[in-house]
Amino acid sequence: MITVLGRSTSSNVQLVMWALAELGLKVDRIDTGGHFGGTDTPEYRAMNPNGLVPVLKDSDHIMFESAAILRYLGAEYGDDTFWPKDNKQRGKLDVIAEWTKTSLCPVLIYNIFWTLIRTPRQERDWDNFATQVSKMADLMTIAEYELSGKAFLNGEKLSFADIMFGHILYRYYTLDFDRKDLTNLKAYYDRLCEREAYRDHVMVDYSSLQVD
Ligand SMILES: N[C@@H](CCC(=O)N[C@@H](CS)C(=O)NCC(=O)O)C(=O)O
Repeated sequence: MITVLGRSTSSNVQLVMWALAELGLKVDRIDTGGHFGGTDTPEYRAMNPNGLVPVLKDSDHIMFESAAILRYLGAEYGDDTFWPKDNKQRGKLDVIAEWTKTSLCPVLIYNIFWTLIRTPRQERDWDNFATQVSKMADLMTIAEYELSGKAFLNGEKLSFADIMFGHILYRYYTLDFDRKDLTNLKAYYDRLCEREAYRDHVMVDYSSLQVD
């Protein structure tokens, strides 16, 4: 029995839920965090001492950190396309996954998204915002090159790296900022939008997070 603790508006919860759906696994998600609360109890802190979401429970196996959860799910339940057994093939994909978490997410989620959605209008730092938008364009140009001639990052089929990279694209394409015109990236995003699991778990309205 798999349970995820976390609210559906959290991008880190979304990537875990999307992965579970693509892997065909049944999951019970319990709204936790944000206005739902529940992350400050001793029981929750024993599962995630940071008091953040998501937490995954796979029977008595308990984990936090969405990227680690994704890798666990891939290794435990993924086939050779989703989670290649070949270390070199998987390593190449993991470069993109890690780059997403450590280079893209800080710019897109913790700067652009945070400025536009989670910061009161009078407190927004527009100079920093412009710098981050320019950084975003440079980073997505790397993704554009990576996607050339491919339907997905591993070729014709979805892998764990697409979950990590693709889960931020809904916000990337729906937030109000100037995006560089990148055709491979847009075609890739359109392909993700065709997937039911992506629509169900990633294309989640975030207007409830909007301050002011
Ligand atoms: N590195 C962690 C970050 C987790 C994180 O920052 N979660 C946010 C939501 S995206 C959170 O718990 N915010 C507080 C809350 O929702 O109560 C991960 O990838 O799981």
